[in-house]
Amino acid sequence: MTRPMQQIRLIGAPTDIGASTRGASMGPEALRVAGLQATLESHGLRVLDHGNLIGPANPWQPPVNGYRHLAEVAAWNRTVHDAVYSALTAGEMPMLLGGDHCLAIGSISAVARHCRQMGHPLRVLWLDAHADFNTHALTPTGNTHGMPVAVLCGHGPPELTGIGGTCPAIQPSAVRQIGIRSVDEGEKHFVRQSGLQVFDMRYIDEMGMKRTMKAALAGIDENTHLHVSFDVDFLDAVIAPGVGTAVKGGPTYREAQLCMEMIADTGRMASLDVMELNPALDVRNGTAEVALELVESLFGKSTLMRR
Ligand code: 4U7
Ligand code: MN
Ligand code: MN
Ligand code: MN
Repeated sequence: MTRPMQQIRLIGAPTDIGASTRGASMGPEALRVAGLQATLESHGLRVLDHGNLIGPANPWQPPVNGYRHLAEVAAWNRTVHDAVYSALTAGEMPMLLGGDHCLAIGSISAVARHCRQMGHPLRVLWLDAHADFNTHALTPTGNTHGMPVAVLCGHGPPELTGIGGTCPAIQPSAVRQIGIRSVDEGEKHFVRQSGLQVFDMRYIDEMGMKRTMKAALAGIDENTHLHVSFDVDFLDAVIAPGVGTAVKGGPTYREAQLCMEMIADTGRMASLDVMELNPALDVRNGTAEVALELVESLFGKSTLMRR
């Protein structure tokens, strides 16, 4: 297999500003402790660890007008946007180490900006137990990690929807959601209304992961920028207890591996988020290790030589 030796840039974003369970702020370090850089390098990849971004502390306040910590969430996302955008401009592949999933606003708005400039079609794979399509009016919690897809599609406060310079940053038609099994009542209607393509667990149960991924990856071409936003709670809670919002009934280890391998086979992945890992809830860093094994597959590790 010939792949261009693109440098991977690790960007740590140690915050749980968008969540109501503390601890995702320790996610970047847990991935490093699991051996992220050395493991990827052992597969011949070039990896540069840019260290951690800096942002406001978590003030731990209740929601105001349907948002918790909006000012701090905006500050973190502006910083993430700038870091991801500068990696893309430098020709590197950004890998965001979360941190809670609200930070996908900064990450994906930067990717979308880059794609607009380069004329690349964008496809976002949203691997998650949750649709993350709440608004301030729909949210049962006020937590912005339940809102990033809606914000990216233009539904949210201007201090978040405007971060990538163009609102909306992306169209719902650019997104494929996979593994979904927890959607709030109001959010359900909004997902349906928006036309988001959702491959929920029922779909995966009936069709299997292979056909699911074929459908989710259909239509991408050699120009497509594939962005993977991997919320670790995508995985079944049995294999990934170290997340703040675990939901049972997710993909098994093998199903998740196949999902990642089929993404790797496209050769189009150009940016990645690994989000919501919560070491405070983990057991001996096992969830970080599972996440790393899946990331290895995303970068093309396979059991045998493939042709
Ligand atoms: B994650 C929730 F109400 N839907 O909005 C909400 F159930 O990034 C959970 O996917 C959101 O982990 C989970 O707060 C956000 C809740
Ligand atoms: Mn999420
Ligand atoms: Mn989730
Ligand atoms: Mn979560």
